[in-house]
Amino acid sequence: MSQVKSVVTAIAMLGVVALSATACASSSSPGGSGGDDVITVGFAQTGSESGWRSANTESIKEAFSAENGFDLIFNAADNKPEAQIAAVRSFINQGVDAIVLAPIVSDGWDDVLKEAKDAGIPVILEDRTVSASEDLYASWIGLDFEQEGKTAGEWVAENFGSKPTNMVILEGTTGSSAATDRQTGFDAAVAGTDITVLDSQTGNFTRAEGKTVMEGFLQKFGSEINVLFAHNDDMGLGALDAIKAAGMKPGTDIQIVTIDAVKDGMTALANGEFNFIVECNPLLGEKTAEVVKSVVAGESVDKTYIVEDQSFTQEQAKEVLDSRPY
Ligand code: GZL
Repeated sequence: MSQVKSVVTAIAMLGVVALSATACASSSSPGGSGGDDVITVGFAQTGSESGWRSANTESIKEAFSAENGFDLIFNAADNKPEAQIAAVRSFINQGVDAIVLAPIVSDGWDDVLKEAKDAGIPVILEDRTVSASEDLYASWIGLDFEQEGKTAGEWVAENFGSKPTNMVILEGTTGSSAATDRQTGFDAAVAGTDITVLDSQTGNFTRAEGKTVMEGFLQKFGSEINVLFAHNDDMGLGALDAIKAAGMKPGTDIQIVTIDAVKDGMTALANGEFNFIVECNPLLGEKTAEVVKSVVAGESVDKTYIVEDQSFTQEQAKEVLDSRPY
């Protein structure tokens, strides 16, 4: 049901990124480990923190296959920003033709991205983005995180905004553009309502930490909590265990809104334990590979490609669950 359509939202001031083809693609280039036309790509993934991340990794590996003309060097940084920077530096030293980066956090990228630029190696961002200057990366294939948070907030405002409501928030990784922008959108949507945020802490997008933080919320506030907003399904799924262990019924005693719409989240929604999910489409591989090929060939690309999302109620989840691609 969720077609990946690259809605070209050209935010670029400079829509054109022209790179000299000889710098990257020719077999004589230091990193072109394959033949003349094989594109060697270093992919710096965040890690394997969630179901979304697994689907995203699979999508990238599928698109950057040998059959599609790529030699992919994969690194997962275990959600450690310093390890991810080291991986990018290693790709530069290997002289790859291009680097694809899913940045764990937004800050701290200026130096290594400048090193890549000085080495003539284009960097293409996928998923989250960075705070570094736009001239340090060729393009960003991502999602509108602020809209995702706004859609989640609108659902809460619509269903609870007119009565005194207490809620808690499980935030994503601190400093990640996904967490920052989702919260910005959510806050804007619930502003002026009778909703009180009792507490808001990071669960780092993982089930384990989502459960631990929710246990703390329940010890502090117990049945005062009416709503949980989790920045991703996995933290919401971890919270389910804590809510049930506290003798409360998720989806009823505490209504839950999350973001991602991965299979386990949609299953919880279909069976009434979640109440609303905003999709964040992880299938970015095809578009990212298309952009990498264009950049390496010296063709013009836009600075930003935003992949469309949608949202699901419990009824809609029941209808689409069996046909979901991830
Ligand atoms: C969003 C992505 C987030 C997901 C989480 O594009 O960066 O990271 O929402 C994942 O599930 O861990």
